[in-house]
Amino acid sequence: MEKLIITAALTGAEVTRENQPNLPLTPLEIADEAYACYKAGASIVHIHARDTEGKPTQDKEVYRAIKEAIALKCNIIFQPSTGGAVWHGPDERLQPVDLKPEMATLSCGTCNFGDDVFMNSEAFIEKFASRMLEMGVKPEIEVFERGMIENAKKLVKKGLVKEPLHVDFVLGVPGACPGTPEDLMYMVNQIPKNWTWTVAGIGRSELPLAVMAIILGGHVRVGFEDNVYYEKGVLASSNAQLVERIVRIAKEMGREIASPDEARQILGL
Ligand code: KMH
Ligand code: ZN
Repeated sequence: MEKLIITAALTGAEVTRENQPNLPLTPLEIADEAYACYKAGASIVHIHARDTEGKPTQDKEVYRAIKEAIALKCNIIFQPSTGGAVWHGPDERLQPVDLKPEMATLSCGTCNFGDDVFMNSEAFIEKFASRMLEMGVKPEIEVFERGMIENAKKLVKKGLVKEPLHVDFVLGVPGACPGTPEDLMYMVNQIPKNWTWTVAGIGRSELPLAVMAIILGGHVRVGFEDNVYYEKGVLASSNAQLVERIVRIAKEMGREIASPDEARQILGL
């Protein structure tokens, strides 16, 4: 089996300090947290920027500050979000791709997102994919629902993304696909064998789906964007604490952990 790539999703767009007092918000806090996750064993950081008031922003200058602050500390792969928050428009969301990061997320369809709708029309998806292709950015295909896999396959047919794709199954978002083991198994069986995949289980599904991914040869995403708890009723002390647990479990199961450069090789960056 390939070594395990652990992504730390540090901040997200929805979580607040009220939900998680240790949420990193400023570029320097995010960079410190990225470094702690790197030392714990993460090889990718998935980043959402926040403005000076702590609100989600897709301003590329804030992403630039985060990218540069992280690069001063370690060689972890910087993966900005192009999903942003549900109220951000497509041009706003695309901004971090201008920084030519090695990777960026590419959500491949529309779904309910709690009380809101996360909007990704076919035209948006194609525009995002084309821009990433032009800038040499590897997309991580975000899949919240089954149909999004077919949308990604369409992008392949149209030559807008290069195979093998790397998919993130985001399972357990309220209003979208649940995060049960059966859901993950079904999703994994729908993608070609040469694609790579990771799983972001939301809330209580984070840990069981991560363990499944370790067993199945997939990769794992953890972090406050997806889950703020360490266990039922107990908040995690940091993103790194969630990474450390995955490292311990993977090692116990004989799965080695990928360094950032090994992750680059696995993902063809
Ligand atoms: N915040 C969600 C609406 C991504 O980062 O690409 C979208 C999201 C996906 O988090
Ligand atoms: Zn995200």
